[in-house]
Amino acid sequence: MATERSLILVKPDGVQRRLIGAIVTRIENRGLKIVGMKMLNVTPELAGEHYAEHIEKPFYPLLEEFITAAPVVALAVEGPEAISVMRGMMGTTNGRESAPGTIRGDYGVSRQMNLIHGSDGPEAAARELGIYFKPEELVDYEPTLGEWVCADDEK
Ligand code: D4T
Repeated sequence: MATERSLILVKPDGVQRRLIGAIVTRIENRGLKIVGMKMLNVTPELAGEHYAEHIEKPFYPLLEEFITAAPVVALAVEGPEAISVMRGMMGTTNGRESAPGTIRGDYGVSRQMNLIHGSDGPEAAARELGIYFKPEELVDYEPTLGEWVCADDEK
């Protein structure tokens, strides 16, 4: 069991649809710890760095247009196996196919406008946290309720 950090974005559709609070509430309610949080505009350069693996794909121009069209909220989220826990909460890429109970399955019907990004593995998480946050923007603190979220051998 490992304590992990994941880079989460509330994408422009989530900001414009006033779902920041709903999404952050789900993360907090799950027992995960927010250790970084800010709103920013994604530039085309930043989009290219983040989505480097998709830059040659046919859907990339539309993806870039979308992700740069309105602000995003970037979050650094920490907890036991936080990367896969967040991926499970998000649902599958296409909102039309995402299970009810997931963020995408409860709030969306789109593949592009799928509300939330979450790192898909430890390497991606480290890379993406480095893209969106300076080290000093990530905070370390003991959550008062931490000892009631999971056992010591799960941390
Ligand atoms: P992200 O990376 O945003 O958390 O989404 P996923 O991990 O679930 O999905 P992905 O990497 O396969 O795709 C990245 C991003 O591109 C959008 N997209 C994807 C799109 O606009 N058109 C497409 O055809 C595909 C496959 C959605 C998410």
